[in-house]
Amino acid sequence: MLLCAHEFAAVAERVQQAPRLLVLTGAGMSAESGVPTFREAQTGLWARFSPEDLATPQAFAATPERVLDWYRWRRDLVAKAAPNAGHRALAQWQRGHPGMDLVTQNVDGLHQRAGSTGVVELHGRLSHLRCEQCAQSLPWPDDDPGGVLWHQCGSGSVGGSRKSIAALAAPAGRLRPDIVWFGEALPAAAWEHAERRAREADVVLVVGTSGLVHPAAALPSIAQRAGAYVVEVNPQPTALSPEVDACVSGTAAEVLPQLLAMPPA
Ligand code: BV8
Repeated sequence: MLLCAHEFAAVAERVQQAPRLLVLTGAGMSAESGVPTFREAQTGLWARFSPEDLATPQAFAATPERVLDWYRWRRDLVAKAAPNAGHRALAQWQRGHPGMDLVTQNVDGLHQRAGSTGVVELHGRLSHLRCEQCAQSLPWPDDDPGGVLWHQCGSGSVGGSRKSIAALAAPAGRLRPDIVWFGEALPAAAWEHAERRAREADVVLVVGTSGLVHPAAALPSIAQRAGAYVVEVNPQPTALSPEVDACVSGTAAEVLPQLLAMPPA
């Protein structure tokens, strides 16, 4: 439902007065930074694939180079993107309100680039690769040689092609994006932190998520059952809309600076 001015002011006051504010963000948070959301048609080369088909262990097992190239394409997009006024408003609010927690489903790192700290990344991060053998997480090198990448376990760095490290004695592992794929468990520590903060929150601000992917989509109802007031910011109705306490119809970059009473960016 559209909020009229005094309803918006009342919602804004609840958000601003909350001793413990939990913010949960999804792909819509980065839409105004030029990063396509998950459900938008993939553009160009990727128009014929759906994210759900590429973001799976099965896809990586079957076509590792195609999956790695999809993530390379997304890394290039994100490298050219900048945090928007919504990211900046959350980072600025957090600086003055230590009781604020930020949990994201996004893997683009834009919250951190806006200055947010302690960001809980439920679904991993585009900035890193992870060894299938030793599970070490490594920064994705800028001088990425392309193709399938291997890692000499214990070396702390990305090796390159299988051939290039074949001679080395130590065990080697293939590198995959450090991302949680469909059908994979979320990082235990991240999920436990997010669930605990949801149970403790006074107010939950849900921004830019369709609320379709579990278990992240359950966080607002977990919080509400524990007594939290839940506000959704989204230009469209979502699967969460019927349950939340207030829906603010608008975009992250427009609404968040107003909701957090930030001066215009
Ligand atoms: C797991 C990384 C178990 C990949 C992602 C219970 C019920 C139903 C299904 C399941 C369930 N439990 C598990 C499942 C299966 C599955 C699932 O939920 N499937 C869905 C599709 C039905 N879940 C899983 O597989 C999870 N794993 O549960 O494992 C398990 C347990 C133990 C041991 C082994 C296994 C793992 C899920 C994580 C998958 N990885 N991301 C990558 O990025 O490549 S999910 C990915 O999709 C995103 O991270 C995000 O979470 C999701 C997309 O959702 P949104 O962020 O909401 O984005 P979307 O495009 O959908 O919507 C954008 C919204 O923004 C829209 O509402 C739009 O209106 C709005 N918007 C647009 N512009 C703006 C805006 N809002 C504000 N401002 C704007 N400008």
